[in-house]
Amino acid sequence: MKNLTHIAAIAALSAAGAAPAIAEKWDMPMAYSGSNFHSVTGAEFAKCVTTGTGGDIEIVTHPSGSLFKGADIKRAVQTGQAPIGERLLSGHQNENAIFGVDSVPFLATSFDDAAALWEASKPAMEKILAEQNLVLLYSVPWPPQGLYFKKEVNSVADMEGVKFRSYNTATARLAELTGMLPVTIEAAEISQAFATGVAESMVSSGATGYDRKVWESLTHFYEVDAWLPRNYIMVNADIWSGTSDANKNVINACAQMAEYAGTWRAKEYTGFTLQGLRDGGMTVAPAGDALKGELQEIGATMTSEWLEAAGEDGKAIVDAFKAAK
Ligand code: PCA
Repeated sequence: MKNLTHIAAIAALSAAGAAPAIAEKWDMPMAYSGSNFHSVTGAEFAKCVTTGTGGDIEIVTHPSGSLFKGADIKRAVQTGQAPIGERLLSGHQNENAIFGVDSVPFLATSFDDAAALWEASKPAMEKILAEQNLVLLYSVPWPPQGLYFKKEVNSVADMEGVKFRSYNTATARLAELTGMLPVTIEAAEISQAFATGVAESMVSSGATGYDRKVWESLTHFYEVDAWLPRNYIMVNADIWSGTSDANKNVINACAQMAEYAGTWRAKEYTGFTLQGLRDGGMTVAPAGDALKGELQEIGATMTSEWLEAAGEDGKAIVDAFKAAK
């Protein structure tokens, strides 16, 4: 008996010797449903880090706003309540207009434009985030944004009084300028909002309409390609500086792969989800010329408002983007 205890003790010691590092668990709150391509990308990123660090750092994703609601994720990571998290970048536009550069209507309307705008804005973004105790890891765009309704819409006049679900300051402003009534609702909660009539319209990607099965309540999707907003993954800066260089390298490599894979998925998912909306019974088509023209005018108003709010830094980003295009 004594011998057996001895052997067990030696086995335990050598097991500990084989893995001297103390494993850390990083909970990663995410706002969108588990089936959404951003969440799938995040789960792969988490696995990459867990494997790559030999289990030193285990990242566990929590999609659908289950750990922190979308609007609370940044604060949770800033304050260290969560070490890492994902959020919609333009969700912070009310703090600093620069965060909303990807939601300026008709500035960047394709995946290539969105990539160029991101390159032009990344240094400014990293600086603002650093001042907020955050380190940027990677960012992935959403597919182009179009308009959802539960009726045919051919002009801005047809939108008058419609209850509109917004997801950031820009979308709320779009509602105001088109005579709609904005109500802010997280993507995780829109199926219910549409089913109960709290909202009857939104601007979003085919991806989000597909993920939330909006054909159960809505009938029309107008392709407008208004902008391609981005999600980003952030880490608490104190946690980051306490991470070994070897593990930082692994995390950065996994982040690069995730950005690439997520962007690729966003592109693939665009056509797939628009077809999914059609299969669900929705009418999916480009907006008519009259509506497009009116939206362009509203876009011009919103662009000058954004430039005004974002000042010199905002102008520098737009200039760099246009020069690179
Ligand atoms: N889906 C997210 C943001 C942009 C998008 O396509 C949403 O609707 O909340």
